[in-house]
Amino acid sequence: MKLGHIAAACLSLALSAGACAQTTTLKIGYATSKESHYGVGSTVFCDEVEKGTQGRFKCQHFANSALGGERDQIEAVQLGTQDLVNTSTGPVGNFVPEVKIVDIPFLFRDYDHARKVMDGPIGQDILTKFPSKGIIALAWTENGFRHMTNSKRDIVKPSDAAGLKMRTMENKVHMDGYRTFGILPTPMAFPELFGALQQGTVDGQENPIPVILSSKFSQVQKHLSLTGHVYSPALLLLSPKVWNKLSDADKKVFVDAAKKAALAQRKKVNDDENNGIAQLEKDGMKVTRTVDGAAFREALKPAYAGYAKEFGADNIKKIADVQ
Ligand code: EAX
Repeated sequence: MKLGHIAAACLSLALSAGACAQTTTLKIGYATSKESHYGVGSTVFCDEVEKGTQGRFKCQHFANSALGGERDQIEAVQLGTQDLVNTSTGPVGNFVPEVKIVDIPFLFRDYDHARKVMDGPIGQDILTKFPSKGIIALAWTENGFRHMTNSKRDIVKPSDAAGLKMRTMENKVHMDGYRTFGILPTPMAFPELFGALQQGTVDGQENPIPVILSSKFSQVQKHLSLTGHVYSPALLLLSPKVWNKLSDADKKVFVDAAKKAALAQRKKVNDDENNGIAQLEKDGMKVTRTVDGAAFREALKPAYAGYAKEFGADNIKKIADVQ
């Protein structure tokens, strides 16, 4: 074969090889804005994956619940019609029951405790329960400690919350706990929440500061009480349809990217916790900073009997005792 023919053959091979490394676009969805904690974590994940795969994978963001509520998006990831969702654990217990234990109210002392549990053996073991349910859990990200807002009154102790119709996530562990506060829990997908608050279909809701901020709940809620009654973990979930086609090297890129995303998301949560309350006050919310946490914990006791029965008192204690 003449030299010229060899060169031509190599060129066409090189071109075809280049064409083989086409870009795959990953659809990633989350409940709040691209500037929110979910958007920040998702952006770091996507940037790291694009870098680590030399551009073979890029993301298309669907912020602000554009692909539906978290439950819908988790189902879509399971079906493979959506590639990724960065979601609170709210509805996840309906798919992977082992997650439910981390939704117990007043289980975590503070962010340091929660992050140690999620990144330690207990949290990492829970991630291993996802593949058998058709979901790949890349990492624990973070939603934050949840606080109560409502349109009626300040909440200092459970009797102040009693009788309020509060939207909750579709999460039985939360609903069982909130009933002991005298709240009337109304489960509802997140995309419906702002409208329900605006129309007064519900009196209030509970969410972390980052969500209250990015969702502009100050426009439809007057009272914010820093109850911190539940730590709301979050997860970066991937469709097995994507995962099963990845090389081992790319799998490592995805997992490492998810870990970096979690750190960025947690930093954004910290920032929002530090600056967001003053902002919400500026936006017109009346903030109750001192809440009778002991009274809420006392009220919760009957629900704890049910949690101990469902999850095992020893398993709950193992989490509570992590230092
Ligand atoms: O994950 O549904 C909720 O209240 C969640 O906290 C929100 O969708 C962010």
